[in-house]
Amino acid sequence: MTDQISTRMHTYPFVPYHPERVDRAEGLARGRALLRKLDARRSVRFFASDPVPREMIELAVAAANTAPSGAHHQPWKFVATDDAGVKSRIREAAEHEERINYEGGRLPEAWREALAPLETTSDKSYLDVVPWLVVVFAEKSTTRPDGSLRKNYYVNESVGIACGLFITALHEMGLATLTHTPNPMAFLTEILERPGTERPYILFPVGYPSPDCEVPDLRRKPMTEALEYFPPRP
Ligand code: IYR
Repeated sequence: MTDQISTRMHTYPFVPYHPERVDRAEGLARGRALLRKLDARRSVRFFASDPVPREMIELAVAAANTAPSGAHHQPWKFVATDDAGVKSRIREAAEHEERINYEGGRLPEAWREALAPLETTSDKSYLDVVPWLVVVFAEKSTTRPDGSLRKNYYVNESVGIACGLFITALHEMGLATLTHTPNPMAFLTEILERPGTERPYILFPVGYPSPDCEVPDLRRKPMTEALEYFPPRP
């Protein structure tokens, strides 16, 4: 039986896993230090045009590429561009869609109200100011070398986790980004010439914040609301 399975399926050999054992005091100190760093991250809508080395993009994508994924299918594709022509086509298309949202009344009233404090508008000029745009695509299925399709599982969860690691790596390198989801995003498939098996997921402008960059003075949800114990603890 075992033989039969191993001839039918590709299986991974299992290898020992012994990550560094961190003592509790050191673990707490590291956890606190990481939280201080992560808490300093903000989404940015005002970018400098200062160049960002391509290796930083590659490091952030390599970090994202370590994400856990359903059946280890790794259903993400990161498409990076620093081409001025491509960036301005993306800006034009994103602004066209957002004008319909904001000025054409496509955003439902409740959504418009939720966004009002952020003062977002259809102006997406950051899209051609930033040195890089990185568009993440989710692969609903992946084309095998023989041309057949392999279905992917937990695609949203997997790609979402990869994006979280990507954002974290950018922040660690001193870069800023914005989790941008122009709506609808189909224009990204067309401009970036992606296959029909992929769906645009998030558009990340990546660069340094402009010297006059401002962000809304948001508060994070208190831990008493973010975390509950069951059964409850005092
Ligand atoms: N996609 C629109 C609207 C928008 C939606 C959310 I949710 C935001 O947090 C911010 C904006 C836009 O980009 O303007």
